[in-house]
Amino acid sequence: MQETERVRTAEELMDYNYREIEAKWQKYWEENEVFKAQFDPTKPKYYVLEMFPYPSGDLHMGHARNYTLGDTIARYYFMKGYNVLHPFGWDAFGLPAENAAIKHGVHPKDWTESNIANMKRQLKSLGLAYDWSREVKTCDPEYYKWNQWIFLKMYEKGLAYRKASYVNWCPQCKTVLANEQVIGGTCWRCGAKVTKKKLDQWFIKLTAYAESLLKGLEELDGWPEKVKVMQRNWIGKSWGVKVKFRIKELEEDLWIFTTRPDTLPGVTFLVVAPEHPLVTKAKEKGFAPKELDDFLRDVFSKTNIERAESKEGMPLGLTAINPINGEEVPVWTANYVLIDYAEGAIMAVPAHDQRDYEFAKRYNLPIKYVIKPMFEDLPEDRAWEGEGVMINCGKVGSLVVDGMDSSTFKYFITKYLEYHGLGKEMITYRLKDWLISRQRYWGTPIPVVYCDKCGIVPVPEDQLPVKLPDVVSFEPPKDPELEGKSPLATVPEFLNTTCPKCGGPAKRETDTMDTFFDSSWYFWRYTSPHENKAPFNPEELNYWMPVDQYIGGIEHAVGHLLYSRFFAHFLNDLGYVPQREPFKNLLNQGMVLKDGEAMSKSKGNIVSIEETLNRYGADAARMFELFAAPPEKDIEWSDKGIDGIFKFLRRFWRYVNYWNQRLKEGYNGSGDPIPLLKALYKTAKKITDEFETRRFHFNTSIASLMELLNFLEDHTEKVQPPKEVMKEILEVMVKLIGPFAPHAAEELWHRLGNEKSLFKSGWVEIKEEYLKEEEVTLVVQVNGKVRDKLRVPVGISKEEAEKYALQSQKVRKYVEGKEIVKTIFVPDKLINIVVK
Ligand code: ANZ
Ligand code: ZN
Repeated sequence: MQETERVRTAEELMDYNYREIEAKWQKYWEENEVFKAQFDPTKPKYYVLEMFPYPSGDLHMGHARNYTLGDTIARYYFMKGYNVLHPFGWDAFGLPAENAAIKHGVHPKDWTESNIANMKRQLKSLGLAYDWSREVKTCDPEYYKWNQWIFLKMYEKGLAYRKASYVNWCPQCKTVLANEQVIGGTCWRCGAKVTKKKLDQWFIKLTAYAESLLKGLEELDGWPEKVKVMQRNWIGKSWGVKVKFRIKELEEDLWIFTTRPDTLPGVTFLVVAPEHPLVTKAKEKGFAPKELDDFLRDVFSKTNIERAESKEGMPLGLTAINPINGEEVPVWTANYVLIDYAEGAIMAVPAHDQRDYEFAKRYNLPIKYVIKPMFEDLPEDRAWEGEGVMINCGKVGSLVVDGMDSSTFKYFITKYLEYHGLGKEMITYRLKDWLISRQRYWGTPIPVVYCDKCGIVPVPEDQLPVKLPDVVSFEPPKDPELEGKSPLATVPEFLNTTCPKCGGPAKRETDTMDTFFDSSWYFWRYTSPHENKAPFNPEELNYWMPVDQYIGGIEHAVGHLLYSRFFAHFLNDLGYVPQREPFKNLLNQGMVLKDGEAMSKSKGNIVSIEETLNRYGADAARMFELFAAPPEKDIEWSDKGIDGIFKFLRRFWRYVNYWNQRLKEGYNGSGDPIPLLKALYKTAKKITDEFETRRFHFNTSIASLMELLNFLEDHTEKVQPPKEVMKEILEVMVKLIGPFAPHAAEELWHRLGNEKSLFKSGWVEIKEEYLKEEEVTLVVQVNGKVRDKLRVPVGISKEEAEKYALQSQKVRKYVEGKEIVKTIFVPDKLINIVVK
């Protein structure tokens, strides 16, 4: 049945009825697939992506900012006629779903799906221009199948491996806890103190790509400097030397890593991490004091953060020999030395390393200064960490060290150690391999099986996906045999399988993957989300990639953004993806605050989407978030602020409707339209520049639209421009506001008599002739005599005119060395500088 639109009165047309308009155009955009991405290699493309969310259940206006920014950019490129890829999806595996299952007995899948449905409805009510036909959910077997596929590729290349590692363990619930489930060192459910448990787990060898990831940062011109610095520090490359010390009692060598070999003569003890094999040896061979066991128990019960805070240690009863001077020093273990960095052992130089200094003070260990600052005295109560002149060293080999510059000695001692086989120059990275095992149900099963005969056997590609079985209980296994395993271990149909190699009985891996694995490649999947023979279709991937603009929070600077880059470097090496760097440009939006704090459910300071849309509409809500500050800055939610935006939108609406109505009623004028057109195209240029320079300071764009409206409201009636110009003004105005207030703009666009969607109608064509600043000839006199004639912009002030005048060589020579008494200025004509 056809619906006939009621004829509206002029009065009604002036009414900014946002509820009706927004619903109408959301329906139109969806039905007409206006924002569907078209694979068409003959057209330029633009891929804009906002980091996909975890479906926690409910969106608020704080979340909306990220999506609004992306949508504004997407709509600009739609208008420019680009093929735009602007997809949406869900990072749908993860802990909250499983916690909800344990607490409320809902299946994680049902919980997740119902959250997705709710959030999708909210996103649609904001009128975001997504291509929903490309929606991706990481919990779909069609998606996680390719997680498993990528994992197997990494396994093949030796980049996925198993190693024993510590997990958080609740001794009461007898279960592994994720970091998020440990609250102040206790279990989230029962409150028991959390301890550590050693389990075999899966790791991804990120460190194999440390150098590549570091290099890649250099080409990321479109990334904020801050994020690149954070990644660089996270990768943490240092030059140093591995040095060999002899352990006297055991007659074996201990390797340590130092970045300061020049301090070797100042070593007064060695320290190894509590997990270092030397600790066990010292115990077994009976050298260690008996208190060592208590000490170790205490250390291992601490979280890493607690450990880093305290400086406690214990001697091992062993002696090390300094390789360059034969000095004997004691060997200690202490919790400030980390097992998984470099050698897990250090030479302590308390005189030149502040951490060692504090430790030495605490345990009364000797402190020996071997470097003196060049121009000051040695500090009295702390380490000297800088360079300087060598002292107290005597000779090394035949070289007299004292008096030598420490950087020269550093070079010398490095060569010396290498020559004598006592040391080795090396590069170390802080970056660690990535632990991806989770002892959880709601995640991607790791696709390997364990066979008694064949050991670890990867699941063959044609048997993927290894699907998550439906289980009834999400409680961790109670059976002591299955202690520390995921609920999957209690499902015999899943657990028991046959070995793909020998056909004998085998057991499946029951760990699932960290969800950061899922989110490390979803941006490729969007380019061909329904491809079922591969993770992505190469042709479509090549067309759409890289992501031209990626938008998300700074909290992902060293997690998600580093993992994704790693996937890209790896898959690029295998030839599956075209670029090593998947995100060409990155924008980190600031937060939305309410009463000075980030909006969050737990703080009870959220502003709901439903309420805001009901009171002001989506256009006003979106515009407010863009107007409140530049995108990188935090914004404070303000009812007054959105009120102001709403009033502006309503005035804009009335202005366009009013003049459109006049045009329909046969309006014509003959006034000089140039001032109006100048104002119009200057605004157009400003707004276009914000997009084209990728500065995206839409707050200034909206401010200039406000200025334009003020100007037009004041001048249109007075000027009475010809009717073609009036039409041009209205159309350009509507286009300019299109990316910011898309619903109102689309409605106005159609009321102006256009058939096609505004977002398929081209961006504003800027008429350069209205941008030119006009010039006039300014006569410059000094003491009444004409000294120069200058071309200057029209309408400049007296101060500006004086500046122009003094730039002239001809003028300056009459002014220099004299005092300017006064200047006489006739605007646009003459300036007379009076000097004494
Ligand atoms: C002796 C020394 C003297 C050091 C001195 C520093 C200053 P970056 O720059 O971060 O790489 N170190 C080595 N391995 C460690 C571990 N597993 N846990 C804790 N600390 C460790 O730091 C390298 C320096 O950190 C090394 O250089 C070592 O202390 C310490 F005046 O050796 B240094
Ligand atoms: Zn087998």
